[in-house]
Amino acid sequence: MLLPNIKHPNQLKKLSVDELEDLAVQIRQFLIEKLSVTGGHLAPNLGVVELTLALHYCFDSPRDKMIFDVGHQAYVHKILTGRMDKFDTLRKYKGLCGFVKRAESEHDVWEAGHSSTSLSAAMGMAMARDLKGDNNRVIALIGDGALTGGMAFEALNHIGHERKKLMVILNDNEMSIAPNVGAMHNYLSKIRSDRYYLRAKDEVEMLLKKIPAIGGKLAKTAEKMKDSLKYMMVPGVLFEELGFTYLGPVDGHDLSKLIDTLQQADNVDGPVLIHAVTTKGKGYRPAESDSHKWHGITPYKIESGQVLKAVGNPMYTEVFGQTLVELGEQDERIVAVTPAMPGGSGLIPFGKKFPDRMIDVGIAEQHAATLCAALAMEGLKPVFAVYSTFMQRAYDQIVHDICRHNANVMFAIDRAGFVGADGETHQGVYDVAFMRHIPNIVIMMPKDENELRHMMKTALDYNDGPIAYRYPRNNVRGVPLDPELKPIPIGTWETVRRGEGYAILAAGPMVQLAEEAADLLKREGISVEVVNARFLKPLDGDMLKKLAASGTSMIVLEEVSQAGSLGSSVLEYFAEQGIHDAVVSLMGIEDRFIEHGSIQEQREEVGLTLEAVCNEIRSLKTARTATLGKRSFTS
Ligand SMILES: Cc1ncc(C[n+]2csc(CCOP(=O)(O)OP(=O)(O)O)c2C)c(N)n1
Repeated sequence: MLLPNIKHPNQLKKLSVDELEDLAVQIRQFLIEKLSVTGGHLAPNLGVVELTLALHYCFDSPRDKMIFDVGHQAYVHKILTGRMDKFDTLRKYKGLCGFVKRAESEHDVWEAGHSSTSLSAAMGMAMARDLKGDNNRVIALIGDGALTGGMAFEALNHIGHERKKLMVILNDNEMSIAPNVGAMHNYLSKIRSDRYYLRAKDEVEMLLKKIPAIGGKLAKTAEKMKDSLKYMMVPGVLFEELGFTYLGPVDGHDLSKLIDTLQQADNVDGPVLIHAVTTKGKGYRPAESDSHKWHGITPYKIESGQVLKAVGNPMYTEVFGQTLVELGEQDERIVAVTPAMPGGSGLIPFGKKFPDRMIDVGIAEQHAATLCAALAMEGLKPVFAVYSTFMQRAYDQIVHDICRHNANVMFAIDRAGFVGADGETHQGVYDVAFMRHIPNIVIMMPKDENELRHMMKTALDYNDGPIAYRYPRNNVRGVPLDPELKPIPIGTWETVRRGEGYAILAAGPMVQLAEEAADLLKREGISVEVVNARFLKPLDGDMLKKLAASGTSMIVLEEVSQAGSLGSSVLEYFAEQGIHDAVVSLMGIEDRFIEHGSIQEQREEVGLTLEAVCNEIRSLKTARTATLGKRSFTS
């Protein structure tokens, strides 16, 4: 066995191609076994085994900078750079990160989680190298899915213009998470399949050179003809025109061809793009035959490929997806827009039922947002189904195109709150802060799945501008579903538990936690009111005023970054109203990034637990007693 002895990538350089091929088999075996227990991004990593081996064989990490787009396909890189023994802890609390992580290794030079950043990063590193007078290589590995992201196009444009020496390896497996979409995807497919395109580039150029040079008047026409011939016959001419040397398409599982191509690329003085064709899930039949499902997978049985799912209630995502179908049947103006996440966002049933009203734009959150604004302005009812974390990409479009136009866009913000194993790049904890200050928007969060359904109806019936409902990456509570969906009056909160003296204003799944805390504290003789603060914007001013007037001490409890949160807006509200004696305590997420682990572990890390909530109420009680005691003493 070669694999257990690999501690540093420079050991690969001594191996023959046959040995590298053996190593590829062992790496696949290792990944299939380890991930069957931990889960993780299996199919993307099985697809890049040879590519990663060839990179480390040909180049010298960490001196040469290897940048992995998204970073979900860097497991093989982690194995080859001394982290093999940590795979039992993959994506677990304090364990190996599922993405590239600089703190883990000097070989991890660029962190990601969100897609399409690698080319900009590579360009930055290449420019820094040249300014510093260094001569290291810079290599970006980007998938055909990630190439659909606007940032990637922006970077291609810049790189092709500056012509810095750097290498882009395009890992083309025809898949994003779902099958890839878009004109670039069609172009790549054409290169892969057209027999003319498959002709080696050298061969074509030789052929063109054989056309005799013609002098005089005819020369220009002949040159033009040569150019057109080149267009017809040279693969990747689009990239060539953008200033790259295009090499490929090359079989991304053929180690000797890959090594040759990388060495050839290394001799190019300027940007070079290697088009590697790979199979996502390569070497494990279930993953090869359904790489969509196996993109990110929970634990499974190796022999059968049966996925071991925890039994439990459905996810919020599923309730959203089913309800959208119901609403879609009633209102044909509804159009669903997804930036490359039809499965993750629960839109497959909607897409099956209404294929014409389902739009997958690729990894293009900015475009999706502006597109939604325009659809709305033409009288349709677009639902922008997006994960909280990826919506970050579309901030300007939300301000400039959706909210400023006051367009009737419905936001279905999934994965709001902690997300667990994907960790800090994916936490859905910033959207409240970056949305609630934008004029015109309404933001809701349901306490359970039944309320989510009513919120979806609320959003549909609302015609006064953008409206969002955000829901967590959790299983639903399992409450009964009302057969009839009714809109909720905008800006109204709901008292779910009566109490006196103390109140917890909670959002989303924190309502349940607040109820549990109220139950527990009741036994200690502390009476706590629980308010479902289901509108994060606008606030329920009447309720806030009443609570303040009755001298109720309040906690605002929420699973979002505290800076800019609902809690902040409650404080702002009291300040605006001139209410200066309200006692408000904030429980949200402190000002730092929270790493991977389970959602429960992440909550524990920031003190969003039953114990912490009870302690906060107890300390409010101590402070209150002390203040009251002092008052009665001085009066
Ligand atoms: C901005 C952003 N939007 C969406 C995602 C979710 N996502 C993660 S990987 C992926 C597909 C990437 O496809 P590709 O680059 O071809 O890599 P592959 O997994 O196919 O190797 C998507 C959509 C993301 N990481 N970042």
